[in-house]
Amino acid sequence: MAFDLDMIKKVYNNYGPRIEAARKVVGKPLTLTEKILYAHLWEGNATQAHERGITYVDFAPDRVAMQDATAQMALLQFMQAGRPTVAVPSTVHCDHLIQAKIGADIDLETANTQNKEVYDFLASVSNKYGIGFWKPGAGIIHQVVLENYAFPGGMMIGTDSHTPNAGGLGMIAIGVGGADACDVMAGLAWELKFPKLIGVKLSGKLSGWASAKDVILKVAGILTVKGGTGAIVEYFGEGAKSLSATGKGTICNMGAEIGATTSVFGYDDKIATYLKGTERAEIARLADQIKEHLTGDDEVYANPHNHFDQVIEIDLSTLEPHINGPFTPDMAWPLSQFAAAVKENGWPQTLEVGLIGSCTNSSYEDISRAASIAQQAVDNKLVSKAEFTITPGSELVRYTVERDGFLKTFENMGGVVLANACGPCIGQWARHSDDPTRKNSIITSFNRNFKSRNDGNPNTHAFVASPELVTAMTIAGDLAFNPMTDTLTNSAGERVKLEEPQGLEMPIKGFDVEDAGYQAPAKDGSKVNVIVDKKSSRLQLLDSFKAWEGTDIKGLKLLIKAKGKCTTDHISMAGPWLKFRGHLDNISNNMLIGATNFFNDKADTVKNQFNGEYGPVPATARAYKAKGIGSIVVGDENYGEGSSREHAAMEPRHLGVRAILVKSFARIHETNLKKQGMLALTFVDANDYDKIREDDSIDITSLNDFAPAKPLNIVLNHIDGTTDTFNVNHTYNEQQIEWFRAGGALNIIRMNQ
Ligand code: MIC
Ligand code: SF4
Repeated sequence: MAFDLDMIKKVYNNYGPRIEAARKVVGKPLTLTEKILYAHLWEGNATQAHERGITYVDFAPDRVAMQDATAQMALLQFMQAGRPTVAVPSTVHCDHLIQAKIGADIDLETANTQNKEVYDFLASVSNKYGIGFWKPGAGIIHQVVLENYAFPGGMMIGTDSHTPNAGGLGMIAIGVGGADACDVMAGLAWELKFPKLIGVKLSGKLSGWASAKDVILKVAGILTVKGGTGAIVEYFGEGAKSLSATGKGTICNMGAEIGATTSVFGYDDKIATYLKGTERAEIARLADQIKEHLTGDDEVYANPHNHFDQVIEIDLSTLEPHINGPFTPDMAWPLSQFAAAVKENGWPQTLEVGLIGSCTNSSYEDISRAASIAQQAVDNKLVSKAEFTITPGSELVRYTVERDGFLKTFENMGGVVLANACGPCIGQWARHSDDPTRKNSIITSFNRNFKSRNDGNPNTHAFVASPELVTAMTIAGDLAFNPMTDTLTNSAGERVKLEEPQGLEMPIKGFDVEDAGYQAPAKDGSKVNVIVDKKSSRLQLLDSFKAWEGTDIKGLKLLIKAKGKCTTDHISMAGPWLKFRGHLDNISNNMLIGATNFFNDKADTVKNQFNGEYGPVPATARAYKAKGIGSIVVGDENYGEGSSREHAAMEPRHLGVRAILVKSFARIHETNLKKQGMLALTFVDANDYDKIREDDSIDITSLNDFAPAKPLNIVLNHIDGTTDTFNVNHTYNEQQIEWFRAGGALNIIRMNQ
C-alpha cells in the first residue's frame, strides 16, 4: 500500500472540529474550497485573517509530489535544509526525462542509460529522506497521484503546474516551485494568498462526442489564460455528479491553463467508485463518514452568486465538442465553427500528427473511447491519414488497456504506443519531419500548445481536443473534418461515417498491473550516501545566493524588454534543456532565449550596453555579471504563465538579474521569484512600459522602506541624460520581504537550522 492511511485518518478526525471553528469566525455558509482550506490552516488556527485575494494565509498541506525535472532542484534545496527526513509524505515521479522516439520499450531503455546519473541521484535522495520513488516508466506524476495518493478533502502541493489534477478526487492540489515544496518537506507552513472563488455550475449530462475535456476547453475560452489567476475554481451541480472521477481530473488538470490556483469537485459516488476500483475502498469508507464536509453547503449551491466571486453555468447536455488553438490554450472553437476558422486564418489544413494521452487525458475511459473510434477505422478499412501516437499516463492504465485489447486496436490503426511519460507533451519528442520550415498542424489531447512546445518547431500549429476527437481527426488527416457531420472515404472507395465514441469509466475486469514501478524508501536513511560528481554536467550542488546589500540598487542594465507572450517555456525552455534541470549554471544558458526583444522583434538577440553589440540573452547577462553589474528584465502581461519550473526564477537570479518588472505575473512564477530573493515588480501604470528604452540604466529606490502594500520607485536613466521616474507595485508581505533581504528563502531556513 503506497498511500498513508494514518495520515488520512488524522486529517479526517480534525475535519469536523476545524470546520465548525472556522464557521464561527466566518459566520456564513461555506463552499467546499473554504472547507478544505480551513481544515488545513497551519496549527488549526481558525482565527487567521483571510480576505479573498488579499491576505496571505499559512497552510499545512498533507502531501508533496515532485516530478523528476523539478524534483532535482527541489531536493538540492532540501538537502541544504538540514533535516533528517521529510515532514510530510512525499513522492518523486520519473516522467519528464524520457524522450519519445521509437516506441515505449526502446525509449525507456535509452532514458535509463542517458539519465542514469539523475535517476540514481533522485532514487538515493528519496531513499535517504523517506520519499517514495516512482521509477521511470511508472507513469506521469498526476495520473500516478490520482491512482494512489489523491483523497477527498486533502491538501497537496506538487512541483508541477498540473498538480490540480487531483481535484478530480476532491483534493485541493496546488502547483508550486521547488522552494515551496522544500519548505513543506522541512516541516514549515506553506503560505498562499487566500484565493478568490469561481463557481462553475454544471447541469445536464454529456452525450455523444462531448467529453469532460470539452468542459475545460470551453471554460478556458470563457476565462482566458489569465481569468483564473488568484482563484480556485469549484465545480458543482447535477452535471458535476454525472462526470467520472477521471473526467473530473481532466477538467481540474487543464484548469492550470486559465491560471487558476487549482480546481476542485466535491466528493460523490463517482469518486467513491474510483477509489474502490483503485484499491482504496477504506478511504471511501472514511470519506463517507464525513461526507457533509467534503462538499459545499446546500445554501452555497442554491444561491451561488451570493458566495462565489464569479459564477459560470454550463449545460453539459448542449455542450459542443471543442478544439482550442493554435499557440494558446484559450482560443476555443466549437467543432461546428472550427473548419471555417482554419480556412479564414490560413492555418495548415492538413493534419500531420495526432497525439493522445498525457497527464490530462489518459484514463481508462479516455483510452476506451478513443479506441472505439480507432476500431471503427479498422473495421471500415479507413486508413489513417496522419501519424498517431498514444502516451499512457501510468503503467496501471497501460497494462490494463493492453490486457483489454485497446493498444492492439491503436496499433492496427497505425498508432505507435510511447512510454508512460510526458514525451511529446513537453517537447521530449524526436519528431521526424521532412521539412521543419513548413507550416504544419498537429492535434493533441494534452493541455498546452504554446509555440514550439511539442517539437521545438515554431512553424507547428498545435491544437488541443479530447482524445476521441483527436483520434477521429487523425484518421481524416484534415483539420476541416467534422466527424459529427462529415463522411470519410475508405480504401474500397465507400463513404463511411464515424459513430459516436463509446467508452467505459472503469475496466469491467478491474485494473491490473505486474510492476507498478514503486520503490519504498529505507526505514532508516541516515546511512544512505548521496553522491554528486563535481564534474557532472547534469547535477550541481547549490551555492547560496548573496543577501541584499542593504542599499538602493542602482545602475541596473536593461537586459531585455520582452514583448507579448512570455511563458515559462520562453524563459526556460524544456525539451532538450530538461537534461540540465539539476545544474543551475548549465541550464542558465537557456535563459529567456524564447522571449521576443521589443526593440528588434527577434528572439535571443539583445544589445550589450557596453560594446553596443547584439548577442544572446544569457551571454549578455553573463557579460554584465562579470563586470559586477546587475541587470533587469522588463515584460508584458501574465509574465511567467505556464509551468512551475523555478529555473525560470533561479536562472535570472544566478546570472545577476535583480528585478523583473512586468505588467502582470502568473501566480507560481511570481512566488518563485520572491523565494529566490528577486524583486518581482509590476507597473502601477501599464503605459510606463513604453518609457523603457534599450540603453537604459535603471535604479530601484526606496528599498530601505520596502514594506507591504507600499510601492517602490524606479528611475530610468536614459542615455541622452534625461530621466523618467515612476512607482511600481509589489505583493510582498513581511515574510517575503525577509526573503528578499536574506537573498532567498532558503538562506533563512539554513540560518534557523
Ligand atoms: C509542463 O507541463 O509544462 C511541465 C513540464 O510539466 C511543467 C513542469 C516543468 O517545467 O518541469 C509544469 O507544468 O509545471
Ligand atoms: Fe507531463 Fe505534459 Fe502533464 Fe506537464 S502537462 S506533467 S509535461 S504530461
